Amino acid sequence: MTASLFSCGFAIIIGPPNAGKSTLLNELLDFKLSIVTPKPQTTRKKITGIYHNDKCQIIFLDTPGIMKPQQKLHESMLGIIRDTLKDADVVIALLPYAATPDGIDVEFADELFANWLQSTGKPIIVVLNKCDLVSAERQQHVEAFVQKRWKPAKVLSVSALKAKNMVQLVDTLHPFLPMHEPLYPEDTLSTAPERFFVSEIIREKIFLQYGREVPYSTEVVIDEFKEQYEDDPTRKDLIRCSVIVERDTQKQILIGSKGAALKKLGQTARKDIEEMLGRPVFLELFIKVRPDWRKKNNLLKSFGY
Ligand SMILES: Nc1nc2c(ncn2[C@@H]2O[C@H](COP(=O)(O)OP(=O)(O)OP(=O)(O)O)[C@@H](O)[C@H]2O)c(=O)[nH]1
Ligand SMILES: [Mg+2]
Repeated sequence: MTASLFSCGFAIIIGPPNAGKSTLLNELLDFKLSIVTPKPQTTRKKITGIYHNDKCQIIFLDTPGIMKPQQKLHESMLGIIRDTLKDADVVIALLPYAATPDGIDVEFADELFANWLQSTGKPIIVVLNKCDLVSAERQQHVEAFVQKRWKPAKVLSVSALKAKNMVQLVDTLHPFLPMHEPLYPEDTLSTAPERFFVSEIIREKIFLQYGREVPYSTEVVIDEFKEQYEDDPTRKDLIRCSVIVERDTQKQILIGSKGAALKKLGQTARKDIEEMLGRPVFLELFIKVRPDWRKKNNLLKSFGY
C-alpha cells in the first residue's frame, strides 16, 4: 500500500426510519455492529463502523432515522444526525423502495434534500435500498426519476439484506474520499467501547420481544462491566445493567408473569453479548422507573443524548 494513493474518509448514512441504514452498515462491515429490528426508530445514537480494503478506509456513520420530533429524545436524535453530517466527506441518502406511483416516498425525499442535504455542500449519493422487493424495470425508472428530481452526484440501487451491489457502493464512494492514509488500524471495527454495544444488544432484544410503546419507553444503562474472565477463566465477566422505563405498568410488562419475560430477555441478550465478546458473561438486569425520562433534559443527558 502506498500511503499517498490511499483514500480515507467519513460516509454518513442518513434516511427515514426503517430504511435499512443499520442493515447496510452491518453488511458493508460483514459484522453485526448496529442493531436491526423490523420496528422504526431502532437506532438512537451515532454508530461508527470502519470498513477497510487495500485502497481505502471508510468510516461509516449510521444514524437514527429522520422523523418529526414528538419528544425531547427525538430532538436529541435529530441533533445527533446534524452533528454527524458535519463530519462527513460524502453522504449516503438511503431511501427504500416504496409501493407508491413514483416508487419512492417523494414527500420524505423532498424534505431530506431541502432541509438536510442541500445546504451541507457535501456530495450526495442516493442509495435506493430493498431492491430485492422490486423489478429491474422499476429500479431503472426510480433511478432516472431520482436523478432528474434531486440531481445527486450518483444514484445506486442496492439490497442490504441480500448483499446486492455492496462492492459497487464502495467503488461509488471511493472517488469522494480525500487522499489520506488510514486513520485506524486495520483490525478496528468501531470506535465505541464494548459496553455501548452491550447496551445496544439489550435494546435490540427489547425491541424484538415487547410490543407497543414499551421498546420506545426503554433505555439501557450499563452500571458495571467487570472483566474477570481474562485473568481467571473460572470467573465470567460481570455485567450489571439498568433497564429504564417510564411507568410502573411498563416495568410489570418487562418482568412478565413470575418474571418469565425478563428471564427470556436476559437469556437472549446474554447469548448475543457472549457471541460479540467471544467470552462468557454473567448478565444482571434491573428494571427502574424514571417517569417521562424521554422528556427530561437532565436524564437524556445522563443517558448520553
Ligand atoms: N427486503 C429488504 N429488507 C431490508 C433490507 N434492508 C433492511 N431491511 C429490513 O428493514 C428493517 C429495518 O432495518 P434497519 O437496518 O433496522 O433500518 P434502519 O434504517 O437502521 O432503521 P432505524 O434505526 O429505525 O432508523 C429490518 O427488518 C431489515 O431486515 C433490504 O435490502 N431488503
Ligand atoms: Mg438503524
